Amino acid sequence: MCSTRGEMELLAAELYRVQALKFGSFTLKSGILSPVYFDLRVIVSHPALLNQVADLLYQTAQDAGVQYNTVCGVPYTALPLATVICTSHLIPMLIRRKEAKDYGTKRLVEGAITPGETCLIIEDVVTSGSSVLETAEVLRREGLQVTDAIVLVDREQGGREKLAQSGVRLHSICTLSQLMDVLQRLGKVDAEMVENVGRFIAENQVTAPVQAPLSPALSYSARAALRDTHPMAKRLLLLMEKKESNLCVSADVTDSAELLRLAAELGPSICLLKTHVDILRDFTPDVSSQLRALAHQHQFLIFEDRKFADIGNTVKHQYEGGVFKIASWADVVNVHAVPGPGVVQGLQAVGEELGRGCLVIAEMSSKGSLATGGYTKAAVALAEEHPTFVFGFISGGKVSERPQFLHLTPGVQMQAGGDALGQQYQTPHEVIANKNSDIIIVGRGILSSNKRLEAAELYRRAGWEAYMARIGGGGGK
Ligand code: S5P
Repeated sequence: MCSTRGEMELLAAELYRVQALKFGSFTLKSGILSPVYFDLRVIVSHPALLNQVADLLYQTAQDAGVQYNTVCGVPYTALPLATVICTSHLIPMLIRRKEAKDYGTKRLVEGAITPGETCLIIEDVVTSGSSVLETAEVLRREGLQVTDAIVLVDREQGGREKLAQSGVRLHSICTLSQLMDVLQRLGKVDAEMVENVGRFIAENQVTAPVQAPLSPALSYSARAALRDTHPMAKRLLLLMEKKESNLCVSADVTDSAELLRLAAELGPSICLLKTHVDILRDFTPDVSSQLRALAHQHQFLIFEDRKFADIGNTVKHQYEGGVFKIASWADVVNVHAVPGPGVVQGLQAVGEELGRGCLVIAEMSSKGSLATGGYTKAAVALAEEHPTFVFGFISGGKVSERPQFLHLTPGVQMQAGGDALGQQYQTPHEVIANKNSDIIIVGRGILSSNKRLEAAELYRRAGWEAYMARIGGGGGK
């Protein structure tokens, strides 16, 4: 908070002078029309003001007694503010990337991270609180604590309350109403504008949950077209749209001829064929060549459900060599997060140059699974750190808000329930429409039918209709 009236007037007058706030009719990010608009990006051209705002942010944290070890600005406008605070007071800074770089294995947060330490968030303007919250979530995934955020202007539209719900206290130098009062006193705005803004604040309170999906209605093809979508995800998403199928059949059979028959029969109905080649009693390299030919003919991708879970050097051999030479024929493989980044890096060393893709197992369908909570979060972070090889997850529903990632869910049958060995089933509608997953993985729901094609079509339609319901489109094929 500004400690004196004079300080507040000086700040308001400067913000007004450099046009960091403007009056008129502006469409905000949320789509609503606002009579006032903040553009704090301009302050980098006004170093005295930049210093003043940074100093006030620092003082606000001091006055509130906030304890912290590091400071992170919400990208991008608050980055220079955080930098000035950190260099003036010798506080270590962290930088959050908006997107993981699309090359190398760059992190989402740069700087020295000590899990357990507290990071203070700096922001210019808070409306709904969603930008602060996004940054808080990224930092928390790195093991940091986020308890407080300091902001120049609180637009008073409900962001403070939303952040409080997520355990982040918001402290502001000033509120929009305070700023309007000062500007009226200084003769910069008239009473009508003050009233207009007051009405706008009252009528535009944030009510939607802050954690609502950022892109709930993006279609598969729209996601395929995103700049950072992995080429394998792109292929799969386009196939799905073209075939109107988000069905992956889990071909858990033990006879190679039966596997090939299944691929030939169900090929037109599926986007992905999932195999467990190590359960085949008669595997030969010829089986994988024939499988690839069928995949080409019927346009589906092959996913070997190998669930790699060893150190990088071992999985490299398991992926590339042995009897199965998985990397030579499987488009997609999956990996457990338990060994840490090395397991992904070992696979990536083999698969990336072959154009293959990988899924991280973030959750499991089996009863009593340990892949929950903090483990799932760490698995998501592992995926985000390897965007040139990992393109999604095995999970019970959506675990990442990044629309470039695909979610594949096993444990699907027409009726919820389970088997005698701990498998648990959800319905296609639950998985795709309610839990926002992208692909249903179905094994025995189809394999145990004596009319497998009909059963597969039933699942294909159910999965597609659930997707249509999610994106608000019409019925299925
Ligand atoms: O959590 C998981 C992950 C996987 S990949 N739960 C699973 O069931 N799976 C696999 O999905 C499992 O190995 C099997 O191949 C398939 C489910 O088969 P269903 O017969 O129960 O549908």
